[in-house]
Amino acid sequence: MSSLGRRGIHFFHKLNAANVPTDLLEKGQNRVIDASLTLIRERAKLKGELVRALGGAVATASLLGVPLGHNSSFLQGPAFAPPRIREAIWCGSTNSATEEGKELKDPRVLTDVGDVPVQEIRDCAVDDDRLMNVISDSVKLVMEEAPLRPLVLGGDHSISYPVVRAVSEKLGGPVDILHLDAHPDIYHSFEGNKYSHASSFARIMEGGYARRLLQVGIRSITTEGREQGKRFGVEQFEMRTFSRDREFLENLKLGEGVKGVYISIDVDSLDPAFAPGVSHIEPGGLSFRDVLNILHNLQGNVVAADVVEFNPQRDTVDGMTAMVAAKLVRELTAKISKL
Ligand SMILES: [Mn+2]
Repeated sequence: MSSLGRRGIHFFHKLNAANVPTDLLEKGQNRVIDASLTLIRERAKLKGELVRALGGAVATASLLGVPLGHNSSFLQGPAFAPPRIREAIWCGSTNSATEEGKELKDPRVLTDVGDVPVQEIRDCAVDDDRLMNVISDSVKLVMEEAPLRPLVLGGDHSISYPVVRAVSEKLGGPVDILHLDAHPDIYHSFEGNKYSHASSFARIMEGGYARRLLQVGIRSITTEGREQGKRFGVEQFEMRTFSRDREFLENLKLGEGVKGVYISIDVDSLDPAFAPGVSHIEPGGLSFRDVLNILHNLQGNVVAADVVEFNPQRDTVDGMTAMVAAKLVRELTAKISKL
């Protein structure tokens, strides 16, 4: 089961593709990737035109789903998260205003360009080097359409690498990253996979895409995780000292002198009492209000963000964690958008 897990949901399709002549396969892959990027490009263009025509928006959060789960070391359920998060964002059980009063139904506040068709691309036996490039290119297509800014729905945490890479390359320099997670995700590689969801921040730091990386909520960290943190100058805030660090973390000022702030929220940064629907249940985490206090009080120009690792296959029957992930997206929207 574990080796099948590493190969991904479409393992059997990939085996079939191995019997297809190489040139035929490559031409088909190129066409599918072109079509995927065309879909994102045209949707981003349309949404950008709409927001600009309405006028008055300086920054608009734009959802971009990346339903990718095969770089998880344990379960692949995060591949199914984006539609569940969207459903919960617009659930009739709550209104469409953020806590500080921004109206999500205003397309100048929040828009949506849909999902990168990850499973369809993988179904054509496209490898991860290329898939990661498609994800980066998709993020750049959103950023082409000012004032849209990417708010990415994962997916497992491996997606943060191609997303941050795209944001930094497009803006022309490093960002500061606020990373909420039970884990530092900074292994050089995990089980031989350099794109593992446990290695995304090693790739980000190697690439020079971040000046500062602040990791908050950490409570499952190995010796390698601490050594890699030191090697890359990461500021790791562990849960065991959260009561001491709270005041600092609730008064952050980031992004000055660089291209802005990127926020990456792994849903497992929250205590499983608040968010049981994750692959890696790790007791002793942040409360939902802890996270909101950190977000609401953060000073800085948030240029992009992601919410990752929500696993619908581990959620409660009433979709509690979907609502948690959706509220994180709603409050990140408030942080990103400026009218
Ligand atoms: Mn995690």
